[in-house]
Amino acid sequence: MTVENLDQKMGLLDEDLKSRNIDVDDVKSAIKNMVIELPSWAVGNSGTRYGTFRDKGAARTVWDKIDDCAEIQRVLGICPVMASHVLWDVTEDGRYTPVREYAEERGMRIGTVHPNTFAGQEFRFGSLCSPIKEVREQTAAHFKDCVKMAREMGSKVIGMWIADGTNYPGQDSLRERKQRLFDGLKVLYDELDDDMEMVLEYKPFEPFFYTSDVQDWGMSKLMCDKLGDKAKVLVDLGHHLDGVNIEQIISILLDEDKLGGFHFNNRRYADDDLISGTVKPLEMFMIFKEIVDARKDGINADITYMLDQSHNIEPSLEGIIYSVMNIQTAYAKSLIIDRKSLKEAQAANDVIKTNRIIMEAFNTDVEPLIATCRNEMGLSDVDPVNNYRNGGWAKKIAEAREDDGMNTLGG
Ligand code: RM4
Ligand code: MN
Ligand code: MN
Repeated sequence: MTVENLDQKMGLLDEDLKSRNIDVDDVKSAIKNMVIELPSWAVGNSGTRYGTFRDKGAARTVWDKIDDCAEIQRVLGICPVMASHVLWDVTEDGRYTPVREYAEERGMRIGTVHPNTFAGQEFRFGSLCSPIKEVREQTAAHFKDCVKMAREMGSKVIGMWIADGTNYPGQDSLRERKQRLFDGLKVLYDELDDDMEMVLEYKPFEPFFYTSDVQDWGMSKLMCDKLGDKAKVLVDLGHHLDGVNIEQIISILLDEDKLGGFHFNNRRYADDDLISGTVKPLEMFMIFKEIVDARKDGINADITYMLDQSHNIEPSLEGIIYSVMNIQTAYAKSLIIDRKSLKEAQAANDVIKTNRIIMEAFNTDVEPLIATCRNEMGLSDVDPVNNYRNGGWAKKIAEAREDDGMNTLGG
């Protein structure tokens, strides 16, 4: 889409939306105010357990990652935050205030900080759920370090994914593991400042395959309920078994004020970490419908949005930019549902009509709307991928950054 025909296209859409009881200004401000955190671990080289295809110019250090994220923000305008994975973002001297300062210089800030309790020899039997006391103590110490790093980097959220589990029936006492899990999380929770929050992710399997200690949203919510108000559930779209209705989980968590964070990606089979919105666009749209509904009903829907992806065959930065665009598209569509007519059709139990109203929004081309927002936000091109491609960043980093021979894993 070019800016030349944008006004004309927006004019037509505007009329259409008004006839569907939509306040277009409200929709535009919602699109502009959305914030999505960029994953530091996705800008570098990432791969699968079978290998990594390396890109020229891939970020090698936390500083490179901030630079890349700032470039992504330049073309998108709604991503001024970089989420961090501590293990992969270590600084040369162990100081983290400079990370905050460097990010600020680039117009960025550091968002959710993710501790790492899975990449180490000591974690063979788990981390905070490990039967080995020393490993649990070491994990607790790492949590405290992470909160300190978060403070230095100016972050207010700790994102916790517990990789712990067992591989064989009888390997460990499941109830004792549950108790160890709570004790470990409590150390982290108690360490948080008053204005900090922790979000607890769940995942049904992998890296362990018989049990996972935080296997589903019920377990995550149970722990968060016991911990207190500063703990909320994080939903990663790739962490569900086939057929699970994620939008229903979202609605339940929203209604209980326990939805804290999101890891966006897409899955086909398992925790595939594919580009958001490519495999299941309807699912993402329906998730946003629940969030927008809740907000309209006055429910607190203050959610930390993050990408959590791994770009194996596509250039990472383009994959990230395209993901955010897909998320914006799904969000915009969820904002233009004719909710007034939907309520009436629901009250009349008109099943066909209710679904047609949903699909009318889903099938609407919202690109003129999003492009108008980008234009009003002052972005130099309404197409972020083109903007990135024409800006010359990929060429610049390919020339400037030497391949360090390291794989940056992410997932
Ligand atoms: C997990 C989970 C976490 C991510 C790790 C690397 O599957 O999604 O969020 O940090 O992978
Ligand atoms: Mn995740
Ligand atoms: Mn994952």
